[in-house]
Amino acid sequence: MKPAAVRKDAGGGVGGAAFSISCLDIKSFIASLVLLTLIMALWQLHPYQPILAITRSASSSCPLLPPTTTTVASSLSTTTAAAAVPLSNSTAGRAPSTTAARATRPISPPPRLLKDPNKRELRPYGSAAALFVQMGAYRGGPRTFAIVGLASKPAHVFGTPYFKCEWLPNPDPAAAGGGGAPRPVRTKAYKMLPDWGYGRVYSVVIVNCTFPSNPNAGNRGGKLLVHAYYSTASRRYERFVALEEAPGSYDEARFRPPFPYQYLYCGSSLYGNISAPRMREWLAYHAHFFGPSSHFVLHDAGGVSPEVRAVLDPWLKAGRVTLQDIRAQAEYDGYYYNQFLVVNDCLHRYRHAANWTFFFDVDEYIYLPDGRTLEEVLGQLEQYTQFTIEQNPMSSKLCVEDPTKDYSRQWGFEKLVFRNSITGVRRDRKYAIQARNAYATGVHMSQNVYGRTTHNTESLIRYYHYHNSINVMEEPCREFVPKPTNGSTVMFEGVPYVYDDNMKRLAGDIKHFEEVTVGAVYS
Ligand SMILES: *[C@@H]1O[C@H](CO)[C@@H](O)[C@H](O)[C@H]1NC(C)=O
Ligand SMILES: *[C@@H]1O[C@H](CO)[C@@H](O)[C@H](O)[C@H]1NC(C)=O
Ligand SMILES: *[C@@H]1O[C@H](CO)[C@@H](O)[C@H](O)[C@H]1NC(C)=O
Ligand SMILES: *[C@@H]1O[C@H](CO)[C@@H](O)[C@H](O)[C@H]1NC(C)=O
Ligand SMILES: CC(=O)N[C@H]1CO[C@H](CO)[C@@H](O)[C@@H]1O
Repeated sequence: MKPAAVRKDAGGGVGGAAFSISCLDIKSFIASLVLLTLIMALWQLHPYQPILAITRSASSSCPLLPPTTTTVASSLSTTTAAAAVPLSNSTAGRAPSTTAARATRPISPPPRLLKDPNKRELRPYGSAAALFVQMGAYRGGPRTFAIVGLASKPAHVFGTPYFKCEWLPNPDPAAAGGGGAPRPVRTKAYKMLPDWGYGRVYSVVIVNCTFPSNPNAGNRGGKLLVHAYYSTASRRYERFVALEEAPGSYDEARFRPPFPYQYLYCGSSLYGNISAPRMREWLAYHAHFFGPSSHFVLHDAGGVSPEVRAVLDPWLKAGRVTLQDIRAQAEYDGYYYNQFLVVNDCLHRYRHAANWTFFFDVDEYIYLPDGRTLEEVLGQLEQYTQFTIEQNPMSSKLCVEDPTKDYSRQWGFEKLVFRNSITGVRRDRKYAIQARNAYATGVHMSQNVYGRTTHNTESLIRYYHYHNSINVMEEPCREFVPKPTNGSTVMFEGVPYVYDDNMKRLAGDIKHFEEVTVGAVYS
């Protein structure tokens, strides 16, 4: 399902698969036939092709334009599939007009295919990693856009791929018969590689296109085209439509507060075996913690089984949760189910959806010490674009020995009450961000923000981490020790643990909240 669906989307709707096969045949045919002339022609071509070429190839049997509207932003499409084919074909088709325009230059004779036995030929078949794989493209403000995707990591480690952007306005109906097609606006783009060092075959690339002014100020609509260059050493590039704005759809008010939500949660890829009870508890806890003006964006990379789905359903129906199907990511080998890609897509997709966007995992629980409220805490942190959150590492299997207790009926954070008491070591942090000031993001923090970052938050906000408990399908209580008295420690697997029931004491309230919010659906 996955590969076929991806290719089909890229090929452009009905009959896409059939077209892409015949296009590829033509491509390899032409490529091997006129390889040398093609290279010469490419060398001479100006990076920006006449805009006519786009409309022309759009009407050909290999459409350049992928299906429009929101599907453009939400599907993973490979530029080599969507754009490379028409480009190589139309390059051959356009070559005569380019040479005609330069009639004064002597045209070199077509290179003969010499039968030199020592002249070796290198023949490529297929491609190992795409130049760019688009996941989403979003408007980030009146004159700025972000395109979120993957790119061949070696291409960026050993080469210098770069990007340019172009806004192609829709034709002005009032000017019909008048001055011809509206002029495109072009701008340089810059790229960010937020998972530098973590990528695998693919690395995450965020392309930032910022125009001198709003390219769609008249709200006539148009298209954002990206030119993706292979390297600074050649002029080879792929061109694709990253985003389309329908006439009248631009709304500047979207970029100013108040935003739809106070708090947004961007989850990373859910994969493998996910425990439905733990998912249920996590969601109830955080829906309560963040309050009614919050929203949760979850990403299903194969982890949302029917049982997990049943747990999410009431929250999906209540409009508190959005579930994105990102199973198509499996085609592209990136770091850990492409979690860097997913968090960046979420950042830009919801850049102006909330005042604060939180990034942490579903085995982690945000906690405010000393009975503080979230509003109070964030009021103190408002001057920062970003703050990181310190972890309270918890045992995911140690429980209190108590023969009178039936642990199977307790919630995970109700019975996992042992906190690793080693302090002063560096542990992973999680973070929250005022997303409108961020350009790209990571898993533990963002390094591409405008404004200040603080790590000095231990006394304000922390998170309880029940490492990997989300992937444990059986009963989490697997080891038992007597309840320690008076703050003494328990040694377990060489680690000293203290009894910490801060979370346990919230369980009653959370269960009550769940019942009144989504009904007693789970009992
Ligand atoms: C977010 O912050 C702005 C500015 O500080 C404030 O006016 C607004 O009420 C806050 N909440 C939302 C939901 O936008
Ligand atoms: C999920 O759990 C089943 C049974 O416990 C196991 O056979 C399977 O390998 C697990 N799958 C993953 C992806 O961990
Ligand atoms: C792109 O970068 C500029 C600063 O270089 C920034 O102002 C703008 O917000 C960024 N756009 C997006 C969508 O991240
Ligand atoms: C715990 O401490 C209290 C007072 O600090 C003391 O009365 C009690 O005996 C201690 N309990 C144990 C088991 O040490
Ligand atoms: C599939 C496709 O668009 N093929 C075209 C490639 O260019 C040649 C020469 O201009 C056309 O004849 C083909 O129709």
